[in-house]
Amino acid sequence: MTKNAERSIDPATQSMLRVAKKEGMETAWDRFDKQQPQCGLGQLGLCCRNCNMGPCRIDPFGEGPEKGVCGATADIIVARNLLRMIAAGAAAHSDHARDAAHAFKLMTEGKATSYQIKDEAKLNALATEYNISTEDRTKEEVALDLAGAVMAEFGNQDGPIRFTRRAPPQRVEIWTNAGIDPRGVDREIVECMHRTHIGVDNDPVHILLHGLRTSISDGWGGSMIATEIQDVLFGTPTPVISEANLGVLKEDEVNIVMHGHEPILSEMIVAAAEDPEMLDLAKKLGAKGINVVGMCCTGNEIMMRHGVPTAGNFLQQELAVITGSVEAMIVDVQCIMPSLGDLTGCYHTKFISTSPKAEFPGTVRMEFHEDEALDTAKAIVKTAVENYENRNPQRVNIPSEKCNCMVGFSAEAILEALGGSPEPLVEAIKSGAIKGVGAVVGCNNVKIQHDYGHVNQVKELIKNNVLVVTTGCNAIACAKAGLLQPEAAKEAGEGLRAVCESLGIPPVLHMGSCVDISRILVLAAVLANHMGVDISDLPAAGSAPEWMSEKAVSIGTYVVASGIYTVLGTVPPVLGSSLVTELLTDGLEDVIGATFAVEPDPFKGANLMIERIEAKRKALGLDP
Ligand code: SF4
Ligand code: MSK
Repeated sequence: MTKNAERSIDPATQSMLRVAKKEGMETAWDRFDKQQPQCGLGQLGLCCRNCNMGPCRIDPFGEGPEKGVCGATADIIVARNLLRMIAAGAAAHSDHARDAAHAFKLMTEGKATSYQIKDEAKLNALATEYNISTEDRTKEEVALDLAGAVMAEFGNQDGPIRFTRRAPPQRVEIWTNAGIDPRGVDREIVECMHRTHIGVDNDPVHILLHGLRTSISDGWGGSMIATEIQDVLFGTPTPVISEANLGVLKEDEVNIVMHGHEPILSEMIVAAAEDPEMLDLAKKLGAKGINVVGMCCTGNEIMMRHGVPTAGNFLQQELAVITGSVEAMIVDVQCIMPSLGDLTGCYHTKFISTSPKAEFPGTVRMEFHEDEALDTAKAIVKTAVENYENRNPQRVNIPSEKCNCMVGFSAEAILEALGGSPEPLVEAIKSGAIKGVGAVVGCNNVKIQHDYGHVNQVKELIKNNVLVVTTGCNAIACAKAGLLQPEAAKEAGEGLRAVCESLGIPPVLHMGSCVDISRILVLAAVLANHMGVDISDLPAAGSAPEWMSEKAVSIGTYVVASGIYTVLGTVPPVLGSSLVTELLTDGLEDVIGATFAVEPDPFKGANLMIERIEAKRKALGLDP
């Protein structure tokens, strides 16, 4: 196998890696090589920098120090480090949610006129959930009250937070008994930082329980608020056809890549790019049109709602620039490599940063504020269009690979496809046609051959009649591999294939971006409530075959805390503590009815998920 083939299974990525080499461009894979060997203590989670008596490290072989200067043991240090990862991940999701809620609030106050209420039915449903009257009131009045209620959730000091009550009562009871029914996500995150300060919480189990609580405040709080409010503002996704991979870039059009996470910006860019004035300008400069495409989760957001094609997942961001065809890489927050600054400097690409909280080296700064959203978006698009003239056709290398996909499976759209009730899915599960549901999500990670973990694990699951729901970079990997097309049902086992063919859906359902894993929680709650069981009783399992971000740590933790067994494909930095490792992979079962497993081989990981699903089926009396 060539080095590029070892790095990715995706032909478009392999071909762009060849171009990168030829042009002398460095990518994340090259930098990963230069980082070898990576710090063993860091990998084990055994390094502490929480005060300036340190940094302290614990010798994993028992030949060096057993305690930090303050007396912290390996168990304490590993648990504290993990809690800080959860806090950072939950903060990223919930701050994204806050931005959505803030834009929503400004819109209700008439201060963000570029935004409107696109899904009034969801607005009213959410208002009812929050006990806000909808009778004889305008949608603006209802929205104003809802915005206030949602904003108050972040700082809710005493709990509970509203959306946690979507979970089955059995789950809420488990959380309450374990003392992890969360308060507002801001409070939980602040408490993470307090607890991990020197000399505060020094009991690893106690620390980890707070990790569970914080993650629940993300999944059933921050992330769920983001998803729901974005649906009200931009519409709840319904099935739509799109395309994925670097081949969606166009040789004869202005290419704008939207990268990051928040649809508050990307929705406006999509609208601005349709402005006839911009299209005229593009044509005047010799382009046939304006081609907006996505990258990472911003790509998922606009793909789910508008069918905007996506150029790729996390590890393809640099490669998009190296195609030489991108007029602007527009970014907001999260998963954006700072390397893009140097890289775009070697091409004509403008690297446009927009978030008041995120700046990178080498950007053109065009800060985005809700009160003048569409105007800023137009200015950004204009900058991209004007840059078309600077493109050097000799340097354009767009790979031909792209693949059709069907996306847009919000929980509501899935229920709609089933005829409005979860009953047909429950029946298909009971009959064994569908063995269970696998939620496969998460990033790319240079430690794993790009897309290899994602694609192979998903294929193995559907082959075994496990319906897969997906988000994030896994969803993009599946789209590129053709697994999000109804025709992919051919790759599924007989039972799943029949169900998909009768409904005209793919065996892998794209449910959205990383915050939209909350859609998976909602679906799990709907199924469990319909069956009268807890989420942990469902024949379901989760996995993140190539995860890398701290957000993924929070996600994995709230999925497990919600009762879903979860397989991680890359090893989290916890192996330095046998106590923490044992708790995460075994002890949690008694507390919350689910655990983590770690399995880098995607086939073995799929088998672990299938075993779990089969055990749950047996416990439900489905397979005597
Ligand atoms: Fe060392 Fe303790 Fe300070 Fe951590 S908190 S750096 S273990 S002294
Ligand atoms: S973008 S968090 S690399 S899934 Fe959500 Fe992809 Fe992971 Fe970022």
